[in-house]
Amino acid sequence: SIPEGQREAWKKHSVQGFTTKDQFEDETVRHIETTLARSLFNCDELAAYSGAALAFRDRLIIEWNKTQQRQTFADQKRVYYLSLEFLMGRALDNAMLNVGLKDVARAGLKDLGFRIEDVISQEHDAALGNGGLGRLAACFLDSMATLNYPAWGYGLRYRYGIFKQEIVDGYQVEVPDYWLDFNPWEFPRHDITVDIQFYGYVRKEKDEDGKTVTIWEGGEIVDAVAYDVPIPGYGTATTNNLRLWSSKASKGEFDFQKFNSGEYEGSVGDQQRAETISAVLYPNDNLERGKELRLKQQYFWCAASLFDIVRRFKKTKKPWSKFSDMVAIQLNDTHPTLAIVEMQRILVDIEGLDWAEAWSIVQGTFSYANHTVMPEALEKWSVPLMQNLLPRHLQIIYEVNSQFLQYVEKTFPKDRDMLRRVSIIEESQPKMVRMAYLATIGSHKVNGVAELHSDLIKTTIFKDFVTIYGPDKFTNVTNGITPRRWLHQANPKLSELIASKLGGYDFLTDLTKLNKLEHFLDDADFKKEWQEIKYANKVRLAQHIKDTTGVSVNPKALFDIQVKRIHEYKRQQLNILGVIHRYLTIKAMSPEERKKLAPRVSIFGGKAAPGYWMAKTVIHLVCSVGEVVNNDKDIGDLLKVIYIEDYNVSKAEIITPASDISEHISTAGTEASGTSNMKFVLNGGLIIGTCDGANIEITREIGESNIFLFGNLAEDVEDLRHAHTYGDFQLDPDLNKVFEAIKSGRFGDAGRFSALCNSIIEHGDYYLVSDDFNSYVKTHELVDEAYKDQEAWLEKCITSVARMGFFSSDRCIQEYAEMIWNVEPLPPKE
Ligand code: GPU
Repeated sequence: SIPEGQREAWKKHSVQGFTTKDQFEDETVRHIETTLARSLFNCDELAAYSGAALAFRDRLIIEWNKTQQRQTFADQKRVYYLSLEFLMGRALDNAMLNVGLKDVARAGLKDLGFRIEDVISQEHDAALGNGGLGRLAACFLDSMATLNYPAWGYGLRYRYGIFKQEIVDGYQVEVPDYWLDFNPWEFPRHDITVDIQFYGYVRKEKDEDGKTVTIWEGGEIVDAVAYDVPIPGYGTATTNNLRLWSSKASKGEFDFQKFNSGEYEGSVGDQQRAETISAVLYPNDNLERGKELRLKQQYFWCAASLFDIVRRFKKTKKPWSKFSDMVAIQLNDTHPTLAIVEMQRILVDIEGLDWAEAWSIVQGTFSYANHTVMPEALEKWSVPLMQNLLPRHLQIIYEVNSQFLQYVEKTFPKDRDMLRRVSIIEESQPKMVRMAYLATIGSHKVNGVAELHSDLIKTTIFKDFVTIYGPDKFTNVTNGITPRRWLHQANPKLSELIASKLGGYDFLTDLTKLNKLEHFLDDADFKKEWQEIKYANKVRLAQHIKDTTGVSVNPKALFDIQVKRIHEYKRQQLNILGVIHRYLTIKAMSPEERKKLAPRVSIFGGKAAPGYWMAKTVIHLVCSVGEVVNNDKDIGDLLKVIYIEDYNVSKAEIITPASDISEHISTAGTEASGTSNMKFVLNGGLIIGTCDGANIEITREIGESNIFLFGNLAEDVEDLRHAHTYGDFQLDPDLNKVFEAIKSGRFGDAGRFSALCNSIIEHGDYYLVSDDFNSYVKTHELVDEAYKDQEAWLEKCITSVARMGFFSSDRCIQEYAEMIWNVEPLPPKE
């Protein structure tokens, strides 16, 4: 650091962040003219975005620096959130709002000749995630910074995020998402690199004291380079860090010999192999496919992060016994489970601790959140694959397993089968490492993400572990969403209206304050404004639909929205089959009956994993039905069916505030929580849903009369499936008519939909579409009825918003901090 004598000079020249409009303009123009080498003669909206973003980035990094210093000096426990996905979306709007300078920026940009909305919409989404799991991580970062927790996120800097979806002739086409062309929000730290080893072999050796040490050597080295992304809290100077690792050929590895001797391709090949590790996000949601490159990604990221965390701890000079007093590591699902093994390896092989002491430090440090009970999503890695890639880690896993099984055998000597059931190693062909078991054994707490889900994990996948460890190791933390992005940023007019009634924006940091809105249920002006805002949001979405699909929809119609990843368990097929039923019903109606019907727009959006054929067929069916219905003159405005292309975070900000009703209709027991359900209700939309995930708690909070629940309960699903497989299956008669219409070719070549139809008709209807169909259709009729009474509908919406305080990710993070991490906030000094 700089010597005492020179520090005055530093302080005098230390950079101050802008606060006024003039200063903002100075900074923006300076960046446009120097950093970007543009001028007022060639400054387009993209250049204006870049200049404004760089101005805000400077501001963030000043606070980031102070925050990091403060956290270092404070010498208190930090939390590290390890997630393979961070679905951040756009950063500029969020930065402007969080530092409280959006109005300043709006005025400044206007001076310079730009509309702030046009500038903001230039930004490319940071889409380093698939869906709910990645977006949850992003909401958590916002809450941790806002609540002043000393917290870091650790992830991978994918060169390609989730693919961009195009709909071509009614089919999904995937286009690569190269998002790093211009990214002002990251700071490369070429000085922070970590060597990561793969493959090689393990040998034992005696050290000077005659102690046996294990050495892992040989193999391949790849460099991990840190890229830091500042995470500003809302209404606080705290600016936390998200550190993303990028892979690069290590200097030692790049083969100059080959390069010089003309084997150009060979040397470039090594480099490419290294860079491949962080090249692309796996586009699967709720599915694991066991590819070696994915395991490489996981270890690369875990090892780099652990090295970094350990290095930071070692600077404190504290003894290892203090490690878990200073460090909490949260695993976002099982993807980072290797961090547990890597930590044990560092402590035992490198730092020389004995096994038991090391293992108790590990267990005290880690905690694991489970996000699914669906078998196809539970991670398992083949033993031969792991043996080859990470030989020492496999040994450690076997040792952990052996000690664990010895304990189980001693404690439950009568239950021989228990050992087979709980073993980390599944005795299959090939053998498999069960990552969820390893994560559970290596952590002090395991949590589910909504009450029902947390109950389910205790009675299904972790049943034996509850017997072994007792119930206290397992807990619930119901998910939440950040009200900054999902209300204030996405729905500024509604946020402003709420603030005008509640006397300020305090509700954005204490969402339970929304409950005061119930006092205004008789305030006619307030209600009128509320309704006008919803209408304006629907007009905005209608415009987006017109611009992107060419279809005109009536903003006065009931907007019925289902946007999320396309998955059989989420049951978009139930939705579209219901839409066909509605279409057939309308076709058969008399003009008088039609007059009584509320016009509807059925809106779908979401990506299918590229290899998931059934999901792609669902997309095609929606588009095909849309083709027919939208061009049926006889139907007019009564029904429109829309597929919104390339659903992502920035589109969600337009879509969410525009719903009248949204669909959260997973087969009961399959959706761990869901978080878009929370977003839609917080924006004054009602929901139709099953008794699944967080829908249940939403119902408890907002009241049964404010939600449209339908369908079978989780506790009955198993029996129903069992009945289906033993021939007790009656296709719902209305659903049968829908299938007849599809088979007749009314929506195009029926052959394209036969696998989808047969999964329900002939192959057991695993997701209970037929069992729930009648209840679903009937409940939609209730929706139609309820929508006719606009006054009562509006009251339901306002009441629901008033009662959504519980679902803030701030509440959620506070629960993690107190019950699991044991960390304290560190607020900045005034
Ligand atoms: N989730 Br596992 C994902 O988005 N991707 C996954 O691979 C897995 C879970 C979701 C759950 O499906 C959703 O119910 C939950 O709200 C979300 O994680 C966050 O917990």
